[in-house]
Amino acid sequence: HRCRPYTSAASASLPPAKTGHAASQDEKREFLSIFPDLVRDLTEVGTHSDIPDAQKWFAKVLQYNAVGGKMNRGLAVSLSFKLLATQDLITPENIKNAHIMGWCIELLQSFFLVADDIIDGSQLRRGKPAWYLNDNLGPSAFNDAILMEAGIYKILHKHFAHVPYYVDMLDLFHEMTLKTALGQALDLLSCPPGQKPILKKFTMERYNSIVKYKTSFYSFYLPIALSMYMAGIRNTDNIRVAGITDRELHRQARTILVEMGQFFQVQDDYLDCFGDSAVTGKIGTDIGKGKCTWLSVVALQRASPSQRLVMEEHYGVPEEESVCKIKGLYKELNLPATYRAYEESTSSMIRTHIQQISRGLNHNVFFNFLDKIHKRSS
Ligand code: GPP
Ligand code: MG
Ligand code: MG
Ligand code: MG
Repeated sequence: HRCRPYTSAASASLPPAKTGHAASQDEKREFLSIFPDLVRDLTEVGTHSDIPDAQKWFAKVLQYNAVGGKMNRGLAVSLSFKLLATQDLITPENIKNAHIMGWCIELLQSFFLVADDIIDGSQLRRGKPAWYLNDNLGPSAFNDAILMEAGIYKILHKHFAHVPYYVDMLDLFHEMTLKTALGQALDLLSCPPGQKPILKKFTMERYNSIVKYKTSFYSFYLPIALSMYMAGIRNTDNIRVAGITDRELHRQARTILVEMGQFFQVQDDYLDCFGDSAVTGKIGTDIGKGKCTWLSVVALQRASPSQRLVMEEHYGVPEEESVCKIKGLYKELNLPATYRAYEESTSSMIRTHIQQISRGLNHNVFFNFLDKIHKRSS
């Protein structure tokens, strides 16, 4: 049987595509209300009850690290599920399952962020001290990152072991983790520790590869792909087949979502330098660490020979004076205005690409996500 998606234009008897919206306060509250249950799943008496100290610690790690973010990734699963699924599948139980999957993405994100803050030497995360700095944890925070990653699979097993897409879902989490870590490796290879950053490697092409891998897959493709696995489609005999697993539909979604993720990371890089810490909840480290960022790549494209010398001398030097010199150079090169123009043109280009998706998927799945990040300041 060839499966056709619920939103297919060919199915005249079906209602028109649903319109999307950003998560409402109610949806956020509902999403948050599930978190204590998941902490209980991971730490309840009965599992590892012979090591209560470790269980208490795990609960503390989860509480500090998994909540307090914008939850865009986690909320995207249910928002997108509601747009893709047939009406009969949109039950309180399935919405709750979408939220549980969403929390698994939030756990993946928390695992990455705890590790990333150790690696990047960041001070602040979501307006609080980075976990490794909290209570002077230092390198032992690394174990807590591993705990959160392992928690994902415990939750997925408990809630989804019986569903037909369980193996696809596990594969997806593993694949996204691998891709993210490869992206992180590429990010780190541009600025080897103890050396000056390798500025000749700072091309837009390399930058795009870094951010495609380190950010786009897990932040944008993962939530939508999960909602597709959950959503109902009917085959030509109008019999429901669980999940949209059509490879072509996934490929189309991935193409758009990777573009969106690249856009999102350009914003992240801009905010690292020019954002307000009170709003982002982070303190930038990219210049001092010599990261291959959108700002540094564009600066090098535009720099005169003498401006390039400033980059050679000061980029990747953590001292305040050098960081200020680089920020000054970025302003001299008009990067804030270039960024604003980039933001406008990229978001309208992505909009066009969404409209060009011909088959199947409700475009509002993508518009929703795009609206959430356009012009963001945090
Ligand atoms: C964003 O980089 C990328 C990640 C958070 C993925 C980390 C992946 C690991 C395998 C550890 P960033 O350093 O710019 O993020 P931020 O600005 O939030 O620190
Ligand atoms: Mg970082
Ligand atoms: Mg990083
Ligand atoms: Mg950053």
